[in-house]
Amino acid sequence: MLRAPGPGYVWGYVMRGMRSATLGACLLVLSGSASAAAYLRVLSWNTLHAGYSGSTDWNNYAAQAWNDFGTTAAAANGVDVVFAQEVMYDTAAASLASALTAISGVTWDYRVTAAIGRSSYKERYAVLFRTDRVTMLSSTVWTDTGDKFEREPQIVKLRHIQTGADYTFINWHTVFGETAERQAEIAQIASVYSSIQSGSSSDQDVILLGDHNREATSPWWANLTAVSPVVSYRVNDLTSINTSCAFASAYDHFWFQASYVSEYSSSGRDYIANMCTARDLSDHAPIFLNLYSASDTD
Ligand SMILES: [Ca+2]
Ligand SMILES: [Ca+2]
Repeated sequence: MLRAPGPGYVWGYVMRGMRSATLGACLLVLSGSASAAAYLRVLSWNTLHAGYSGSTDWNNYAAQAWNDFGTTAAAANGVDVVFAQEVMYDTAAASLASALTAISGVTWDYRVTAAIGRSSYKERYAVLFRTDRVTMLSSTVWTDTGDKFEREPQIVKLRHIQTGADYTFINWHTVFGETAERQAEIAQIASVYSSIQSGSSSDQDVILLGDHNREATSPWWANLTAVSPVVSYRVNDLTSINTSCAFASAYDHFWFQASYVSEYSSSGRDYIANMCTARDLSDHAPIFLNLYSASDTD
């Protein structure tokens, strides 16, 4: 009954001494088991000016995140942690957490950064999480010595309650600006990744995610992919959505060291039921990452 990692299967579970029990009964007694293994379902989403006038449809934001996690309409509902970019107010993060609580029936909490940016235009990062699945260890903002980044990333350390697995996330919205500015920021992010990685002796699972305004196959990523152990990407689907409700550019990714993040199970671009309805929420589709663990191994 130990299921291999795969999309749509939320709980892996070793059943002992329960030969006559049905799968449903086994799942009912899952809580409290010392041998539970589980998925942590992670979303990254540029929510396009969430909180601005016309960008406050919290119920539909929550419905996209909760109901359409995964690549198909048939994928099981649910998500455990959401990393958002382009959150404009702290009240927007609070409203999104409330909507996630309402649609899921379980409690969500959040951490939101201060407004970040060089000009009067600033954005916030937010992490939203189920309190029955995630313990928030810390949420900070990268100290951007030398002002290398328009929006220095949010650094989030969390623990998956069901398994004890720790993860460190770098939530980043790369500058768009001029081409040279974008290229320069992407060249600099490797030093952030390396610093975060070497900054902890207790957690090696460092995952960079967000809207990076560049395809993952670009040579601009050479500094990041040169980090040792090797950093590679997951998800390079077209994710931005143009005003004709069509996918346009491969801008949103996950980056990590596969040798450490052996918890990786699957990833992709979230299912979109209606492209124009989705475009009313954001000019990006969410991307998802399934992490499967039984304990904290590194
Ligand atoms: Ca870890
Ligand atoms: Ca690991």
